[in-house]
Amino acid sequence: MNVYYSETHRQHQPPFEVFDGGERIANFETPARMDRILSALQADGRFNLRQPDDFGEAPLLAVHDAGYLSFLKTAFVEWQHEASDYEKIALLPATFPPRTASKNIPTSLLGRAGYYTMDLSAPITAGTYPAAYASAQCALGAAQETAKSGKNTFALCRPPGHHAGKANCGGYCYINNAAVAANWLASKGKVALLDVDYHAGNGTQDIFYERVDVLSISIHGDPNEEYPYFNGFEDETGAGPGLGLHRNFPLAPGADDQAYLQALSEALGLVRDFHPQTLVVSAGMDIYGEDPLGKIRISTPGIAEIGRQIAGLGLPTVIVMEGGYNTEMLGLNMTSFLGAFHETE
Ligand code: SP5
Ligand code: ZN
Repeated sequence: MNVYYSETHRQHQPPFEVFDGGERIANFETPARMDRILSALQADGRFNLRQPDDFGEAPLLAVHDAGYLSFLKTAFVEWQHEASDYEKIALLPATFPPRTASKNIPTSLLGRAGYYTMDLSAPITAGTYPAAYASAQCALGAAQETAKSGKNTFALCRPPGHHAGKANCGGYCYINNAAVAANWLASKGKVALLDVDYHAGNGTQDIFYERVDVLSISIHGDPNEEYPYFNGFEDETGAGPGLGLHRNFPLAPGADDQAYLQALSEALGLVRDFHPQTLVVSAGMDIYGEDPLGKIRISTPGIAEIGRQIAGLGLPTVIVMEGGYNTEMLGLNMTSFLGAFHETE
């Protein structure tokens, strides 16, 4: 299987995040995550690393707001002019618009930062935009190969993307890699996007909520108990022409392999009934039982079975890397997930 990967992710080294309660801690989303996956892919022997072509900015602008992308691109340099020495390392706002906020887009940097950010886990550093851009190119490279050959591909994306909405970063995500790929593929035929990251794919939901040509489904920890708290509920099923074409499967804390596979089986039925030409999978390994940020309890063999069930759809599939913070187990969990997607099996 070809794996689309760029070393540019190393330019994004978020030094911290702020946890609920206000504590500044080391950011969970680290370059070391990729190193674990790269070693596991290499040891497995069935993967070839590919450097993606440069598809430019147009496919990013096709899913994200132009003002938001322009903010992401220039924010760090602008920040250098107004930050104190302590603050310079990263831009992270602490003021966010309430629902009754003015429609005006703020002109100040901190105003725009609050306007385009949803939480305190996505600081913008010097290399954030280049890394997020390269991450999206990996998803596009994988999508292009799958479209051309019908073969399954793996986009080893970092930073992840599924919390990035049309006009916001958050949850370690800046550009929605899976959405960029799914939207690019949608010009060729209907696409289903299945998000198995532990956290609800709120950014993806935002992007495709009214679309008829993309079915989006997310299976995740119940937002009544878990980040991102404000989306991922069962009653959010799409709007306008896209009504019925978004689905959420919230799982209770402690959900095990069996509970997961039951929700997955229902989700896969929806995918089959939609008759997509291509499948995009947002693959987050934070469903693993020993993940430091997750509260459901999927085993490594359970992760392999989830992969097997999805691969059983027989659809040309682009697997896009999302979260997963048990760094030690990330390589084995990811290769376990990918096992059933090899063409030779
Ligand atoms: C891509 C992705 O997986 N993003 C996840 C962002 C989650 N950020 C919220 C973390 C809240 C953790 N709550 C504390 C529990 C730790 N004991
Ligand atoms: Zn996650």
